Amino acid sequence: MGVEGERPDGKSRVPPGQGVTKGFPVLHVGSVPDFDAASWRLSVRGAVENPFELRFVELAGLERRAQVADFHCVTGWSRLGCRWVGVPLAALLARAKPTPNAAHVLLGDGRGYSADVPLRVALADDALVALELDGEPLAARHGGPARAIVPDLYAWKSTKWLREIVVLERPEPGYWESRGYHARGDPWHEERFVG
Ligand SMILES: Nc1nc2c(c(=O)[nH]1)N[C@H]1C(S)=C(S)[C@@H](COP(=O)(O)O)O[C@H]1N2
Ligand SMILES: [Mo]
Repeated sequence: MGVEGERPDGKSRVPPGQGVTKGFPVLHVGSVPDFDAASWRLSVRGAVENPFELRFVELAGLERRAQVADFHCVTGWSRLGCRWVGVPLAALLARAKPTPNAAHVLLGDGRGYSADVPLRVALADDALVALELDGEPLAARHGGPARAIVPDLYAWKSTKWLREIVVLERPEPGYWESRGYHARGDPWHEERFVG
């Protein structure tokens, strides 16, 4: 790649209203939770035929995908070229078997934070339960041991410390969607806030 922040065709790779950050801000409400491997579970449930739970070792044993993706926070910073490795959300959803009317998923940390994502977006190749960032196990402050990564939407959709994937027939507002953030949150259309 040539100039950082530009694509080979010269078009900006940075969505409108965003600025590139070199560092990696840490942003969340509340405190960083302790990770206890014995009690940790990831639950996949809701409008599915086959709800299930995984222990961390089980999640960590699933096939992983590596990808490079940009990360856009609605507050205006973008971190380009994040190297994520994780388990595709699609693999977990395929195992759960969403019902024919399933249309959204709520990605929750099990302690008050969640984000609503269209099922179609959650099924895209680049939507992950990320376990590694830039060659290291995902640090706790960035959502480790496991966080959602939904690169096509603003970063508030990428729930840190992921513990719950709830399949829904209708959208349900998560933490920020019920506080005035846009239901969808597409950075290329600047879907930041409602009103
Ligand atoms: N559980 C949880 N996940 C969360 C948040 C949060 O407050 N709690 N904040 C979101 C927001 S607004 C952003 S910008 C990103 C920030 O991720 P980072 O701290 O790894 O940069 O996490 C998202 N995921
Ligand atoms: Mo954010």
